[in-house]
Amino acid sequence: MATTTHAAVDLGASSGRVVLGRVGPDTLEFHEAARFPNGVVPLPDGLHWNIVGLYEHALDGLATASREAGGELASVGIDAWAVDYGLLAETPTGPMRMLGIPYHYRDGRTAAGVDSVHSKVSFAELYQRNGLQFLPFNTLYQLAAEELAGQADRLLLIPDLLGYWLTGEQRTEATNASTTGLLDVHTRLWDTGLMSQLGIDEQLFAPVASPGSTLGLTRTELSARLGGQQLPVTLVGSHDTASAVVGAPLSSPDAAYISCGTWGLVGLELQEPVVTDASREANFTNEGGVDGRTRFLTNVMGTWLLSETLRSWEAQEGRAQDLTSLLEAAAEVPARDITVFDVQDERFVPPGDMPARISELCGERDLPSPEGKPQLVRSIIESIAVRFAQALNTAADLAGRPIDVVHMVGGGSLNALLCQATADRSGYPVVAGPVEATAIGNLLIQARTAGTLSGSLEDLRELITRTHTPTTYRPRI
Ligand code: LRH
Repeated sequence: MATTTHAAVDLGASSGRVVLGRVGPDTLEFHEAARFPNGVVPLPDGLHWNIVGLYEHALDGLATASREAGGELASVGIDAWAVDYGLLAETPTGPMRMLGIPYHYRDGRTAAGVDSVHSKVSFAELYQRNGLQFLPFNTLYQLAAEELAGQADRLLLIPDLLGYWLTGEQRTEATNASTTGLLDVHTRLWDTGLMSQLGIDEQLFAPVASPGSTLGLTRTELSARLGGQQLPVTLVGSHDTASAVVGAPLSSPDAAYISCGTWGLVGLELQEPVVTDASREANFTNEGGVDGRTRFLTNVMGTWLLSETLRSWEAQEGRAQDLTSLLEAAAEVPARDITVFDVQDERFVPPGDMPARISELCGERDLPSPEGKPQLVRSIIESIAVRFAQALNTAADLAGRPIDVVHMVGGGSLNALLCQATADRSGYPVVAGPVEATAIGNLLIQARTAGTLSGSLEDLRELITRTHTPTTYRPRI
């Protein structure tokens, strides 16, 4: 049976990778051709991303992938975290030039933007129009706090910016566009009326394009680096969570998912958005999925709390922490030493000293502050699991659909303690894996666009089920 080879550029908040995959009707094989670090870059004016460094790493990774594929790379797809963007200005010679350095969504400057947007359009009205949960860093709030906005001719979301630098073509891929707050939740087209209410020039945005369409060929100037080839760049679910949901092998119509990395995205795949007062009050979002589906979910603080905690200990002690042995010790912590606290507290959003912030929160709430590293690690994991369980039940209530199984994908699926705690606290079986769901979702949409695969998302997921073995965690209580 014919197979094709594709490269997925998958940029997460703490690392990026280029995954080389061979895909066919009975084949789904992949490996990492390159992996590189990513993270918050604190500069004097705020928190940023090293976007040019990421582009360079992605290009190097594509060069490796192209070499490994022996010049047979059929296409490239790019996904990354949502909401953030680069601003561009016209130049006399043609190609647009980036203005400033893209901000990290954890930068605190957006608070002023939230007030400014809500003074023009209430959150209740926004929700009716864009269907998005309130996150202070949604693109529309960032834009309202953006000093360079007046000088910009174009705003490109992170994967679209990389796509532009690779191909010279500008589009806004639809799943990620849905996280800006400026897309109509029903038509999935730019809401130009909302833009004018907010004083945003609609020309700032490139046309919306669906996953599965072609962006263009890599620029000829890049061919020497890419094995002499101009590679086709295919638009995939460029919001990483959209690709992760494609790559979640949902095994029943009543399945829920948790895409767990830095964030835990907890929810359901629906055919239509749910834009009710109750869903707004529960802060559930209706992000755009591949094939016009709706990702009805809510953001839960994910492994960020754990990774920032490890980073604090590393900084204090001047040495690396061993996560594996910490998790082993955490597994032995007795129930009486576990403190369940509210992981959604806003003070946990910016980078910083999480152990101190957790103690502060526990002090304010009259909760025992976890003493010792294993106790703190276990308390973080159990607290995340409690929130996951609440979010699952709320999703089921709001969508009027029962849940019979939860698929945990992404890095969190390797955390056995978290998977088991989620099963125990929710009462649902948790089917963990694949860890690389995002890259898989990216590869599958490329292969379908190339004609190697066909059918619905269910057909694509069936290939994952046939080729990968998950680990099941059954509720123990
Ligand atoms: C996960 C993610 C999530 C967004 C956040 C900004 O990487 O894309 O879906 O809410 O980052």
